[in-house]
Amino acid sequence: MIKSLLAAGTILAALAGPALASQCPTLAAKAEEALKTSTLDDAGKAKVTELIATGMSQHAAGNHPESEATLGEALKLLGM
Ligand SMILES: [Cu+2]
Repeated sequence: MIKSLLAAGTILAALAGPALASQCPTLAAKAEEALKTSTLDDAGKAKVTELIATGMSQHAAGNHPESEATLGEALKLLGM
């Protein structure tokens, strides 16, 4: 009984994880794409690159709300 509850919990977590996490790579890809055609100066581009890297490591650590906020900041710098 306990084992099957644990298994159900694990399956739920596995299903919920990717659904919640899916936004970050999309945002990062969007920022990277925008960076290619950006008119920001080198310092601005470096800042955006740094924000993307920070966002993706927050995403990899499972910290998705923080990651989305960081990537959102990168997109804002890009004027999106
Ligand atoms: Cu994420």
